[in-house]
Amino acid sequence: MRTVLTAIALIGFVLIAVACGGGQPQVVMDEPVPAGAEGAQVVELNFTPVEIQPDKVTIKSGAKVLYVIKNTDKQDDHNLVAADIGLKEILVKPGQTVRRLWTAPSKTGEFPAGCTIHPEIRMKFTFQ
Ligand SMILES: [Cu+2]
Repeated sequence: MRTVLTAIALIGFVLIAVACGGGQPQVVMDEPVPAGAEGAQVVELNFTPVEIQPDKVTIKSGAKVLYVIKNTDKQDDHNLVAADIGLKEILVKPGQTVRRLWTAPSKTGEFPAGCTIHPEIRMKFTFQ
């Protein structure tokens, strides 16, 4: 009886481990250009351990934008977040390049953006 219980507990443990591992999203280290990117304004950004390059980017109001974001930091994840313009988190793993489509809001002005993991890493979008 004890053996059966041990076996059941072991199987349960393995199933939970497999289920949790299977729930992890697959990280594509060099994401392809997404469908529908034709005519998009390409915005290339690079995270280093201490900054985002460039730290000022001008975007056409209402434009379709293709973000190409590299993380050349070998240690840390970085993300790009700009709450004021509705840009939800784009997470970039060390050594990863992500390519994401986004539609800029139809407004003008300067808006802050940055990495919420490293609050000192900031940049600015100018919409015109
Ligand atoms: Cu960061």
